[in-house]
Amino acid sequence: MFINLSLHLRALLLGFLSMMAFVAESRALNSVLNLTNQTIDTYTQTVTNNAVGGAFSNNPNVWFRRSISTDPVGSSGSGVYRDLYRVQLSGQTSSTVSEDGFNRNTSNAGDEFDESIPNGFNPYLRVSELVTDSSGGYYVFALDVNENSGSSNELISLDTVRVYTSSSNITDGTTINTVPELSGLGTLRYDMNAGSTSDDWNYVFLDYSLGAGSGKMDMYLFIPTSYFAAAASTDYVYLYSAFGRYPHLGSGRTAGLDTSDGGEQWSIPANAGNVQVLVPEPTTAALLLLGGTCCFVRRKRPQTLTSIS
Ligand SMILES: [Ca+2]
Ligand SMILES: [Ca+2]
Ligand SMILES: [Ca+2]
Ligand SMILES: [Ca+2]
Repeated sequence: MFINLSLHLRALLLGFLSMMAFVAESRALNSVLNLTNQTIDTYTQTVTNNAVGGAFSNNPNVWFRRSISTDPVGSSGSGVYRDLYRVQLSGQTSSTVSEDGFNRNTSNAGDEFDESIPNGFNPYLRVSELVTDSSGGYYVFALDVNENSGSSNELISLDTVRVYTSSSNITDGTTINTVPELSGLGTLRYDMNAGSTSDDWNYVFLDYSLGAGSGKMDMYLFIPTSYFAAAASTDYVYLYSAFGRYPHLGSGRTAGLDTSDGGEQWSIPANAGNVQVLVPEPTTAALLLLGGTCCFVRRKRPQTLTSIS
């Protein structure tokens, strides 16, 4: 009886390890954090559908969350948010379908970036101007997307985010025209796709219609303040982002995740004290720290997050 039980446990353990190996294998393909209410794209190998928020397994300390009712509401210029820049695809060929850019005051003619600085925006951001969430442990960045509605057009993929700090203002003479040249932005503090190649990127799916309405943001990004500990308070902060690439990776992807309509814009909450990062319950966090298996990342976290909203 005891031996049978032991064998049974061993079989269970082997089964568990096999499952872990399978999940680890599948995770090498696209990982998607789907913050919409729609079940999207069965093509994707590893997908967290219909989550309020979550983190990617390559960096479980950085959180992405869609809007919840307690988030501050304020239209541009209201003083609730400080707007950094807007990125909008315009006039590009199908070979460069992703819109991307970063906060700087001037674009170079002919570069591959798509940002703009509308009136009232302020692209100059220093570390001392970052604001923390209600816990004090994260700097908060807010994203407002603008898409057409209907036929899944309201969907959009956030393809990557990188945050750099630099003691110099790159808009003063530094030429950055291509993605590889982004290294000229200074010290990389965060990269949503660190170490990944083009086919195993992480993606966040967003739904414009969930955050529709004046001054409502669509997503908040929470980056630990410790990531900036080595930066000077006077250093400039650059946030690079890209959108809309996902549906062009191949057949089977949801076309509506492409970009449309107005620009996607990043802002800093003027006072993020009432912006809450949603973190897993202590028991779940302990499991994550001990095990680090993507099963817990993929399943436990969204359930916990959803229950908080
Ligand atoms: Ca571009
Ligand atoms: Ca929006
Ligand atoms: Ca879209
Ligand atoms: Ca758009």
